[in-house]
Amino acid sequence: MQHDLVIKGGKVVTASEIFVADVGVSGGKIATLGSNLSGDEVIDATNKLVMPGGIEAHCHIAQESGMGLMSADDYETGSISAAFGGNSCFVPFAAQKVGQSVAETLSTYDGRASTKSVIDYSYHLILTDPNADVLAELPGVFERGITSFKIFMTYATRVSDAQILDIMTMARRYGGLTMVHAENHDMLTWMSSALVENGYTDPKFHAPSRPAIAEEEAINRVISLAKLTNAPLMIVHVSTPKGAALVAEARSEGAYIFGETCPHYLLLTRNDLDRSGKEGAKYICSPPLRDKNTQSILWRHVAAGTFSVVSSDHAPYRFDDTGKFANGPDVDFRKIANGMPGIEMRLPILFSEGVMKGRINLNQFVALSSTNAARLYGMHPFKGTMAIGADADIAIWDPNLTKVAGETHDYVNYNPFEGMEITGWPVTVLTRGQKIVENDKLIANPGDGVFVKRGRTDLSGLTGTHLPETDPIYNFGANIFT
Ligand code: DUC
Ligand code: ZN
Ligand code: ZN
Repeated sequence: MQHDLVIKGGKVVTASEIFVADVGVSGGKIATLGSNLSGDEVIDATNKLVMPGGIEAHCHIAQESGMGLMSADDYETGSISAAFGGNSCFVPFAAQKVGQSVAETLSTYDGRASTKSVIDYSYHLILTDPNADVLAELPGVFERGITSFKIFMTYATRVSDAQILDIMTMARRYGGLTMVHAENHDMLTWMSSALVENGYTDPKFHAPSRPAIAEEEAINRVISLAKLTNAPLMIVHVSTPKGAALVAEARSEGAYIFGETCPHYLLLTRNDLDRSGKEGAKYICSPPLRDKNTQSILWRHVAAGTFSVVSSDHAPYRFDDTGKFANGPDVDFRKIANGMPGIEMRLPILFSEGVMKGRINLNQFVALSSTNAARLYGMHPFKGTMAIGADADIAIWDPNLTKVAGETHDYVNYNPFEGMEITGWPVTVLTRGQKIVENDKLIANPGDGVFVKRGRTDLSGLTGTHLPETDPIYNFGANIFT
């Protein structure tokens, strides 16, 4: 069989296997895994790793922040940066504004994404105003193939525990996943006010303003809500040892609980917030950076499987008066834009600090960077793996290439990981068989990426929780989850 493209002689890595093979691609899909394959075009992958393209499942693109500030990256610059970082697909957020319908929200984001992305994309729908009309729109959202929601337990956009229960119940009914930003709002605002009132306004005071216990309390609470509804839940950007332990404990009980952490919690610390001048503002993100001890515990949870995904939480704001200092040059830490870029660095960091330093193996790298996201966000097996019939979303990596992290392709004018020596970089990235990036060059055009219609969350391996009070047999026949 003559293929459109053959990737020859590389080491193919999936979440469970490693083998040397040629990969034959036809019609945008993986058609053959074998030897001596022929194709119209051939990529020599000798001494390279051939892996599923990354799926970036947590990034903020063309999205207004809680403060109303537009992210620096749109779907063009954000997807280009993602592609240079080894990703074939990403799932940013479509954020509902209070009072807005879901239909209006999604059409806004369709307008922002459809002609711009160079890689395939979908959205998680952020719900900030889940009134009865909005909940009634959700079945249609699932039909469109948008099968994940995000909610906040803090910020003006937060939802109440009762609203969380409503959203989780709906997600569970249709096979979707609820994602949550878990921090106790009142603890944060109380701490922030106390610090500012006492004159502690510099960027570094962002760290104590959001104490670990605020994350731990919210994670504990939201896991309890998920257990009550027996609904799947993803705790995003877990930054504390206790938060990770709560996720691990709930999983060990069979609950449908999933966890995510991010490279910045694994590599940076609160001391970065104390850099000279205003530099600390570059490292303001939420939850805040913690300490070295936290890093090593989080790495252990990455290796042990507590975290299903390591995502960038790319929240891009420039280090100037359009971004970090949009509220003025001398404002207190509460008014500095909240977030860090990282979409291009996520996978090189996970490879270099994870695989090369022996903290995780290659199969875990693939699982954490692509396969688990595909399973959880309803894209498996057509994305996230190297299988016959799957989309040819492939990243070819040179595991021996060492470079010092510097400028990236996003629209942010700083890289929080600048100066780190990184070994292992993607050299060629394909989406559905089309080259997107090759040898440091962009090959794709804006609009080449298409919307991905997603399916149900894969809950295999977990049993769920079945509380007696929600069991009709124990509960005098009352059945509330029909
Ligand atoms: N939460 C995020 O997920 N991203 C940026 C800031 C935040 O609070
Ligand atoms: Zn968040
Ligand atoms: Zn985020």
